Amino acid sequence: MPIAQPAPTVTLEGIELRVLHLPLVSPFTTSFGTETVREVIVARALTADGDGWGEIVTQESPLYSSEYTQGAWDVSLRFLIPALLDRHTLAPEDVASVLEPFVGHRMAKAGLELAILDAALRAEGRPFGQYLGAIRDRVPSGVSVGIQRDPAALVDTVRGYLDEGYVRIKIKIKPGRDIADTAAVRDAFGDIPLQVDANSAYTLADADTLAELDRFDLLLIEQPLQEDDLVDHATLAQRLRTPVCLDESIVSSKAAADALALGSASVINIKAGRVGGYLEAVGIHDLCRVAGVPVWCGGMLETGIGRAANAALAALPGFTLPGDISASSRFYDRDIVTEPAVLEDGHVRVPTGPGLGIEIDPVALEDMTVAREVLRR
Ligand code: OSB
Ligand code: MG
Repeated sequence: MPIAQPAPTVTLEGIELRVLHLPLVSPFTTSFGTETVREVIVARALTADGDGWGEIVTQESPLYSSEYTQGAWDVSLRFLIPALLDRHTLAPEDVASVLEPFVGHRMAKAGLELAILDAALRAEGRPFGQYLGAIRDRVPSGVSVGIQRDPAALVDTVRGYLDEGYVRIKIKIKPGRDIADTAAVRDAFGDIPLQVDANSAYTLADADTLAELDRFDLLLIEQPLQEDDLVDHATLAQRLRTPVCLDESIVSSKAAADALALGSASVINIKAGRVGGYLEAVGIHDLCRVAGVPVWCGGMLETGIGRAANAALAALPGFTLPGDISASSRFYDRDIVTEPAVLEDGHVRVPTGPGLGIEIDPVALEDMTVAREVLRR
């Protein structure tokens, strides 16, 4: 058990789910597609001692992972929430074991666990960061930059983020939009902390192309190959000087341990949704820390709920690289929390209020809700 001081038990009376549509400030393009609206699920745990909020970070289509909005919605209402309500009184640390019989659906499980954790910690008056073991009060902020029209447009976009103060740039790449794009950013801005994310768009047959990236002194290349290609990633890592970082492949502590044992990665991106929750995420942090492997906190275009939770997670000691924890304004003109995350000197503050330390803006929440369902005992 990675958590020093467990959260109090909650008496769970119900869970509300909402599908939200948040318009993005600009389209976000990766190797797997373009989004203009962030579709996301928000979960609200209704307990005898008050509410708690969580976020299920699935996207509309199963392109990044096998999970997607309607799948998460269905499995949550049909199986996961009923199993939790059946327990009635439970410790937040027991949520994962209650949901364990249901295979997969880690993002759905993570969002429900977060809502229950938030309710328990709010009732206790303890901040989420303190609960997880945070040692920092703010975290360095990196930004994930989508594929642009051409390399010149990419340079313009990156310049804007550097001017805002982001301390690390990550650019999305795909076959045909890799070497020239990376070269353009390197040439324009010199020695900035720079990394690339392929979102599984390559195969081992592309190793020679990927090796051309070695000359740009990147911090890392993120997920060049498929989710289940652990052995191929190990082979590729041998051929590259650029450190290989895994995102999609790391779905659990077990997957992280396997990847390290195989030499598939020398850096790990931790996303709580992808691994089934913030407690599993802490477990991965802990094992990487023991192994001396740097980790950083990934993002899924979170609302103010998940963004607050990510800032708390990234404040743990093993998070030695800047995460994809940008200001809310990087994605949204309007967030669903009253005080969206802002960039201050290239950093985002770790909230200090009880639980996630955020307050929901009820009008914004209502305005962006496109579906709502409540299950009660
Ligand atoms: O691969 O890290 C990724 C967004 C959606 C799905 C996958 C990824 C991303 C990002 C955005 O890169 C990170 C962020 O939220 O800032
Ligand atoms: Mg990624």
